[in-house]
Amino acid sequence: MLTKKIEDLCNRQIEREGYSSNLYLAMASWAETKGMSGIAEWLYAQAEEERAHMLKFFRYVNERNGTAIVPEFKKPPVKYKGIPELFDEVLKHEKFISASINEVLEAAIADKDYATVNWIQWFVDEQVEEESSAQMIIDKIKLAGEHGIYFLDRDIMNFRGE
Ligand code: OFO
Repeated sequence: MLTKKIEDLCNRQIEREGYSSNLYLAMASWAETKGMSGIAEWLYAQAEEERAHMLKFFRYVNERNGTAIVPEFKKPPVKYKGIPELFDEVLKHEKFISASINEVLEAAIADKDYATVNWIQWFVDEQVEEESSAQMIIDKIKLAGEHGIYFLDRDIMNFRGE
């Protein structure tokens, strides 16, 4: 049984993972309309992953006798300044999500909810991977320069850490 505090934090995380999915979907749409189909594919795949993360939390809350709530989502931005800025935004968002996961973990430790402490480790590992793949893409953009974006668009699906 989840305490009310952990249940609320997990429901907050459901909203944040769902928003992540919508954010990457919005980014995918923008990239696709700018002719960057490879980057769009990467973002579409990322959006799917985030939805899966949302569902993981959703099912966990109900499994532990809480009530998972379908939240309202704020609308993600429609336009992005450019590809480097977009990936900076991805990394910034992933850092925000990592901090948010850590808050759930810290609350679970404080509550002596060791089942949640154990369960959420998967997300702790996942966030390491998500931050690292966003950082790797940013590094490649810096290496290649703005004109190398064509090659990034061509090769980006090779940089999916799964
Ligand atoms: Fe759900 O890992 Fe990214 O946000």
